[in-house]
Amino acid sequence: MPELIFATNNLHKLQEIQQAVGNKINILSLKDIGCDEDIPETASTLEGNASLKSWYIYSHFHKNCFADDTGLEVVALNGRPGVHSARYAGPGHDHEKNIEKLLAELQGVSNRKARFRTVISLIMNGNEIIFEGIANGNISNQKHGDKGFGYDPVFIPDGYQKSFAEMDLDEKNIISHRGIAVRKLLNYLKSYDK
Ligand code: ITT
Repeated sequence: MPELIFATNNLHKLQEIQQAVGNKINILSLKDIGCDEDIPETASTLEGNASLKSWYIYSHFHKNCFADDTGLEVVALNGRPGVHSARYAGPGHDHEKNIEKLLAELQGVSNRKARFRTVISLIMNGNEIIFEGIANGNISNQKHGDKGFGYDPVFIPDGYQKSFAEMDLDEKNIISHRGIAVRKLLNYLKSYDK
């Protein structure tokens, strides 16, 4: 079973990805490798930040690894908060405040279309490969559900009448940005093995 470090400090992401890969890859967390760095995310794109995080780990630990950067891109806000999704309402990664700010900005706005976009940067033996996953949907007028994390309570994926926060991990992974990007990564690893 291949072993990969997942460069994240977000335990929800770690849980989602562990669930998605099952026993196909042995995922090591930053904690598992004794890294408690808050890796800087100073790039202006999701691709750039995913890349910064994975190269940081590869250059310090010399082990195959990947990182995910995710943004919520809202059509009526011209793609914001996008790469700034974590600090949308100010420093501190405060989910509640981020959601409050989003709902306030969209008050009275009828176009609620949005998408989550995940970019994964995988580094295998010093080579980088990028994978992308997109989930399209709409921003609801209020929060629904208490599962998931981040913006999940206000994101209703296309084709559903419920938010990501009303879904179990398995159900979210089938249609989510991260689930889609991880399946691309798994497919790549399958062909890499041959
Ligand atoms: P890292 O350590 O992996 O960087 P992070 O929490 O900083 O973790 P991101 O920068 O990728 O992660 O996330 C940007 C924001 O988008 C942040 O507020 C997350 O809570 C939110 N987010 C990411 N994935 C999400 C998902 O699947 N559902 C809802 N919100 C999500």
